[in-house]
Amino acid sequence: NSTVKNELLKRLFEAKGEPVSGQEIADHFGLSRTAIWKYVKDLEKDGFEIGTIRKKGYYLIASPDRVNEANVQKHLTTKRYGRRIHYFDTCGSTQVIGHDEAQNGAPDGTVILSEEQTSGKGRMSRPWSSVGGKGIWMSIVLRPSLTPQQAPQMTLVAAVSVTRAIQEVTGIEPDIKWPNDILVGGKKVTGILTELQADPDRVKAIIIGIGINVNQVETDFPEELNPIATSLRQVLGKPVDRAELIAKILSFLELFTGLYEKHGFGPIKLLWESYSNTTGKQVRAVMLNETIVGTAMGISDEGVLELKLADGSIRGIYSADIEL
Ligand code: BT5
Repeated sequence: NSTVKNELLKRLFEAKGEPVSGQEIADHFGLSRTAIWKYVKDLEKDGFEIGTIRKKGYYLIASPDRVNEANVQKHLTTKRYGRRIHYFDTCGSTQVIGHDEAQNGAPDGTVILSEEQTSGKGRMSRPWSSVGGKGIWMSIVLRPSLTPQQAPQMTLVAAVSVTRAIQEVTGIEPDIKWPNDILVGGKKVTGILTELQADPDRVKAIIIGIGINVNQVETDFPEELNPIATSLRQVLGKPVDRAELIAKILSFLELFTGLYEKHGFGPIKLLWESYSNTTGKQVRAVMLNETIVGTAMGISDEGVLELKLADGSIRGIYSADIEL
């Protein structure tokens, strides 16, 4: 019963190392003290260190650095997002699980988190490096009231949410590179993958995959990624609480998705442009069949990147890899 376990954990946290009475929790739930003791053992299995003082109760010595439900929810301030979390030690890809969950009716804001992914993926099935215990590998099932045409902009909504959350939790000021990269000092710390389940006229679910390099050190990355990838820890010089960052992302995502549903893309566009490192720069847009060079003018109200070409014409880019 996860309610009892969560309540126990909440009280242990709130007591900040002072003892919490097992008897009181037992009374509260109408359980025996032995039952409570079993939940304590369960928490220890999850990696919590818990001490016992005779006649006084249990106290928290240390909590594990895991992105499980209890750790995330103790920071959570949202209404819907993250209220349901599926947590894995390891999996192939949280994105694949997210699709299954969505198909099976998972409610708006369902989150899938894994310590490790063995086949994490980027766009066009490119591999995404997802070592265990160091990053945020998360997929979120959303059911916003948007048309399928409005769905791609959710990548930009997510990018703004993650950027704001990184700022608040770490003080780092990242840049957004259209459409789905978040960079610090020119290196990628976050990639976003937005996928859709839709009828022609209706979004059934949007599955947003967010991969964030949080606590990796250089040797945690495959060698070929070191020139292009970095982690928040590498930038900051100290580890970051992943669970706290996840909760903050979910809170901004709930806020900004709501803004987008109510007021359209305008407010998000303003935020997005304030973080963009692309606007005004000469870029190469590499697409499947062609590569074009131009000056990035900004994004349109549809989230499309607008490039000014050498002949002065404007070209809208819907999907590409951008090289600065
Ligand atoms: C992305 O693709 O940037 C989207 C990544 C989304 C990952 C999340 S994790 C949770 C969820 N579950 C999944 O299976 N996926 C999502 P794209 O723009 O195509 O960039 C992919 C490229 O980034 C690769 O080809 C590598 O060059 C590079 N890359 C791979 N792993 C990286 C990492 N950990 N950090 C930075 N760059 C990486």
